[in-house]
Amino acid sequence: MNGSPSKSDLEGIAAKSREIRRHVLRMVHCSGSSHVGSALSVADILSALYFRKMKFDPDDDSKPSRDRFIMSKGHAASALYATLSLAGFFPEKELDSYCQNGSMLEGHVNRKVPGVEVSTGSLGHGLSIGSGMAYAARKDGEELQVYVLLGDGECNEGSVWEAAMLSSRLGLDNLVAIVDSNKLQAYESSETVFPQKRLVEMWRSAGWSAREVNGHDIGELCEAFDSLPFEKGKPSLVFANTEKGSGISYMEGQLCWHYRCPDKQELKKALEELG
Ligand SMILES: Cc1ncc(C[n+]2csc(CCOP(=O)(O)OP(=O)(O)O)c2C)c(N)n1
Repeated sequence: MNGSPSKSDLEGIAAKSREIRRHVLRMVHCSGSSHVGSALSVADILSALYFRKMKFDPDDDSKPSRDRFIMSKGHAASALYATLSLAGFFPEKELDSYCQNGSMLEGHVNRKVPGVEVSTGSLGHGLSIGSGMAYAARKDGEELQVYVLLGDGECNEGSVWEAAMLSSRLGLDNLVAIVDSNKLQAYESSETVFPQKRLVEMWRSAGWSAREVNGHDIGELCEAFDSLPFEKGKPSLVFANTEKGSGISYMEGQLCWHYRCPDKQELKKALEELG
């Protein structure tokens, strides 16, 4: 997209984020499943990508020129499915089947869903796959971007750093990693495991060009995505400061919402907060 987003563009994208959050809450509640906090923290990142930045055709999800998106933190599947349905890949009604027997919408991201590039869920693999896609696109002369969304806890996986080093060595400036830095993992804070300030430095040491943004500020996200690649010849890192459970007051920053599922009253309160 050309030019800075207008005020009404930004409002439109923010409205999509709210729709994603509403869907996520209902899907997780109705299926009695988990990872609601992990899905809510990426809603704004997904809407800035899908409703502003990425080029794709929901009627043909294998067009060679499409941008690629990989949800490497595959347990945030509900947010990706909600986004894909809002982007027109399949009817929103289908979201009602999330995590039900026989549904294509499984609890971890599944390739059989229209618009999904790669099945994920075992953390630490998305960036390697994305590097391969970016390398192949360059060889094929395709002008496309590959976006990989990772969790901050996921960055504890050694395989992430192997892929980070290789892609900088290959000068893959069509590759973008986005770290959803929501400060919490499954059982503890990310800071307890590794000092988070050093994470951005590590990406830079590995040869990436990095920027920090507020991952819930649509304007900042769009500005960063519109400036890609940050440096010619280097892969780009968007380090998005987010909050787990973002958008719902009683979930924000609360570790329990990694696994807990909102009951009927909690769902009602959450939907009221979203308006
Ligand atoms: C290889 C692997 N190990 C462990 C898990 C179990 N697991 C699922 S989510 C999660 C925490 C991930 O934390 P983070 O990347 O910070 O994502 P968040 O849920 O905070 O968004 C873990 C350990 C997994 N899915 N894959």
